[in-house]
Amino acid sequence: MPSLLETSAWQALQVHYAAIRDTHLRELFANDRDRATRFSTDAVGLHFDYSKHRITEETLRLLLQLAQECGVAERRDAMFRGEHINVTEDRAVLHVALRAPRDAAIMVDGNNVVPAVHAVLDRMADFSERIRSGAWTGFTGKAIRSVVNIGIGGSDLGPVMAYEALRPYTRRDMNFRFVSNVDGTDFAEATRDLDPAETLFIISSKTFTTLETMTNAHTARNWTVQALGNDAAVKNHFVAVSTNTAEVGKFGIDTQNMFEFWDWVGGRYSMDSAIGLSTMLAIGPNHFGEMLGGFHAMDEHFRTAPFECNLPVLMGLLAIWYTNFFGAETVAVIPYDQYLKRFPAYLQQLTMESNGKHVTLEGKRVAYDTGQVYWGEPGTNGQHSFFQLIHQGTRLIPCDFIAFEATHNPLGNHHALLLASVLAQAEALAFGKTPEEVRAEGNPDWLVPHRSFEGNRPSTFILGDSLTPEMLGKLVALYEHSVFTQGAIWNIDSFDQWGVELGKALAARIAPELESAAEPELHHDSSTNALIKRLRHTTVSS
Ligand code: G6Q
Repeated sequence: MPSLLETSAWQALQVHYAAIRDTHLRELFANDRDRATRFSTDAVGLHFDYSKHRITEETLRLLLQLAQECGVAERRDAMFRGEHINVTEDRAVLHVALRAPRDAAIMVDGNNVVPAVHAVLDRMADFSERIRSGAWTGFTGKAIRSVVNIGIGGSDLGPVMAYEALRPYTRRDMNFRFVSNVDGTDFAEATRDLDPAETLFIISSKTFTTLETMTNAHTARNWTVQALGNDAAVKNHFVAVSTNTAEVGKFGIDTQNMFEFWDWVGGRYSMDSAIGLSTMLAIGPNHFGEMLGGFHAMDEHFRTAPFECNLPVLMGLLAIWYTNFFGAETVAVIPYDQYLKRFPAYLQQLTMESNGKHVTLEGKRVAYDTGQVYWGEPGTNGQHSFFQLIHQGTRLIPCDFIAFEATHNPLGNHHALLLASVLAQAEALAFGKTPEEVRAEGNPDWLVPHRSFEGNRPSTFILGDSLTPEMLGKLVALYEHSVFTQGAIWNIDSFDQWGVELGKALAARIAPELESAAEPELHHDSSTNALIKRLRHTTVSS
């Protein structure tokens, strides 16, 4: 396969980019009355309008050709076949198996993994029912009313995001908390008002060795045992989600109370594995099943739909267009739904940990940019802060707007105003306001440049009917497969995370130096050495 820069599509895209880089969306819309229809697709219950992008039919044709020349379909099929496409860790990448129906067959190294997936889902459902019904009790016989998930990164961001997104479906008479940071404040604040006799801790860690999680887990165990006065309380108040049975046992959690997942599930792709146990406890097994159904519907769409109407492929190709041709560095994700307030944070890990890579699968330095900075906040709040820069700054920031036809909280005209706002923003970003229009409003000449908006700021409009568990599954899978598409084109390993591993190793080296009673011999750079010396007395004496 030719390298990316040598593909004929890439070379044609460069010529094409030079020709259309200054074309304005005003012109593209004026010249094509059917533009909104031409560049919109409805699939798996989502309306995906990408007409406000700086593309023509020729752009799309060339981007689709690029996907073909880069072997996106072949790579996708290799993923679904369970091949070890995570080359640096020599692992299959099969989060799609986590949401496959019971009768499906997905093979990893010669074994169909679907029965094992459903066996764990069944155990999770049984456990969830026992907690939710009060049949499972704490050490003193009280029912569990509070659930605290302890995990970090992929073992935290999905559960937090899903809990917030699906609040209308959660047990309102129970507390759900999430502790991730090794900063003791996180644990202290999350548990401040909880009764240990009614609290269940889920220790979520793929490896069960992560510094933050294990530190918080030990603190949680002390908190419980001290309050309940007996080591035996751990059995009633702790369960584990992990791939590492040995470490779970060592920690003192009964491995009967461990929910398993597998090395072919990446941390940031694990929210619908047993890592989703807190989600299932909150929304119940049926709604959890509906969420998996949404994921699966998008998986099937990605696997089977022709690329020209394949939502994740289109989304991924647009990301390539802006990153590699326009030089855009960031993407703003703006959900116009308060329940999706943690969705941008979730996407930051999914996208940036996956595609923040500087070498190809063969280990050669890439000759093009990869990854983008994903960021965002819910609308309409963002409009009153960072939108100014998107409208009138000097940088190009493509936006993903996400909105729903119906709200869970119909209050007066709130929802109409919310939808009016997102429509208005997308329109204003695309079309701007010309100096002539500003002058015609009666503004003096000196103010005209300040009040003019160039427009030509691209955005995608993703519209669903309402934010149900199924819809959430579709949205997450849409981004997962868009990330996949980008990674396949860039020819990088979207499924390893050596940068995260580095962080884990570095902290483990400095912690004993900070905590040692005797003056340690330090061999860092002079800045790090000085900072360690300065901070030693605070950590040693406390
Ligand atoms: C995700 C990353 C990383 C990981 C955390 C927690 O893809 O690998 O974010 O999820 O470092 O790891 P453990 O689940 O092993 O504690």
